[in-house]
Amino acid sequence: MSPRQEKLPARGGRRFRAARRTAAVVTAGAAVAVGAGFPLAGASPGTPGTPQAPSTIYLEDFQNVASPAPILRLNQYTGANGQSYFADPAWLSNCNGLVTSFGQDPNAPGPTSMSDCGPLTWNGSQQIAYALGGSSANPAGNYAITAATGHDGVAVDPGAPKVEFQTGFQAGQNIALPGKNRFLLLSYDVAVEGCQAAHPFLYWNLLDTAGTPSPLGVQIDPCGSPVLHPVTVPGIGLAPGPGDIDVGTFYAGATLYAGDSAGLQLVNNQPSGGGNDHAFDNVKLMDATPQLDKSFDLSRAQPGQAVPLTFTITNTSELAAKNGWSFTDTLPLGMVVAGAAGTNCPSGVVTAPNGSSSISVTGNLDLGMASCTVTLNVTAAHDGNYTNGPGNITVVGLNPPADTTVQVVPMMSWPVGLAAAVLGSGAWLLGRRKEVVTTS
Ligand SMILES: [Ca+2]
Ligand SMILES: [Ca+2]
Repeated sequence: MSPRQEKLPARGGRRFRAARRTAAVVTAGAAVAVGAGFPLAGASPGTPGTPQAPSTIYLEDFQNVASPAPILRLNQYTGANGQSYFADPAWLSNCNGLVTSFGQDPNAPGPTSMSDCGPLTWNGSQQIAYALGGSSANPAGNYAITAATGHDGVAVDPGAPKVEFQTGFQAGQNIALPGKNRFLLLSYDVAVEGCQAAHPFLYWNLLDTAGTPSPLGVQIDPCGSPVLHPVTVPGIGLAPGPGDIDVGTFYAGATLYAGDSAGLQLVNNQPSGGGNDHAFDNVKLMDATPQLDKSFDLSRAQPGQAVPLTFTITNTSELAAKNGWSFTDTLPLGMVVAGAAGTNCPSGVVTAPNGSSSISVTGNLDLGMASCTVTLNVTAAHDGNYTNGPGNITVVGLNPPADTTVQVVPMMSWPVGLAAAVLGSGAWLLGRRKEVVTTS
């Protein structure tokens, strides 16, 4: 389509707001409100029911810029970890795909690549990069990828769907993951303008080593999202100020991903350049794999006695939905299932036939759900220490549990005090009565 006049707010007409809105939880798989930044901690066993923070796998803040000049395009920028980037040509031309900061030259004397971006739109791009740095100590020094879909106030349609950002799988630079079958979650900061015209429609893909995309979360429209809040930006060059620009942190995922490396691809599904003005920063890929814990609920039991075994699946602290995890527990030799299993996990299916040594479970965690459990009884006919640990379990989309041990021994061998306490509790009406009597 031919260029046409941008439907941008009139110059000097940036919106001002009396109050900031606070972030709130939104719908499953779409935008989710963000809290404080996630610490770099991975989930580990030992806190069943208490979510741990997801761990950061990859972060790009676009700050690895040696000098304010020349002004770079995304495909000319290299991340601090050596990562290179790609995009469709439509998102690397006009005032798109620029690594922009407020602190750069407002007159944009820059390289030849800037000849298709004029000072008016360039200065507006500098303001939106400032807004994305609004929570930092030096917003003017914040670099972000800006996309104004036009130049000098004239809209240019990018077409859709087109790739706005992609990590360098072409250069063998897929991001190494902690392992296969992890739940991946992405967060990114977005600033939007011109929401009275066309809205950006953004979605993420994961790329395997062949570059084949698979969805990471669902498409979002950042315009009007409750996670947005206004950041006041100063005027610069031809762009007036102060005024407010809306920014927010959005999530994509969590998605269960089979591979042990992944590329990231951001697609814009809005073909229009009339509006569709936005920028993004702080692309963060996280491992948000839930933790599996398991526990024998007795430390000591008699041969043949039913021993409750509890599996707890604990979400990570952002509490995104985690759909499709599974595990199989092969009980220690001599231990078998003794009775029916129960679970409160959404869509939970437990396959654990009575007398079998195998327990297979599939299920989900819903959005906002901290944990769920699977419970059943097991038993062992013979004496011994029965340890059920990570070596007994295969997991998909879960972190493996630590060891749990039950000692199976006739009560005649128990410490006198413990046996007396158990007898006094009346808990042993069933089971090996002969041995109970022996110890009395
Ligand atoms: Ca930045
Ligand atoms: Ca535009």
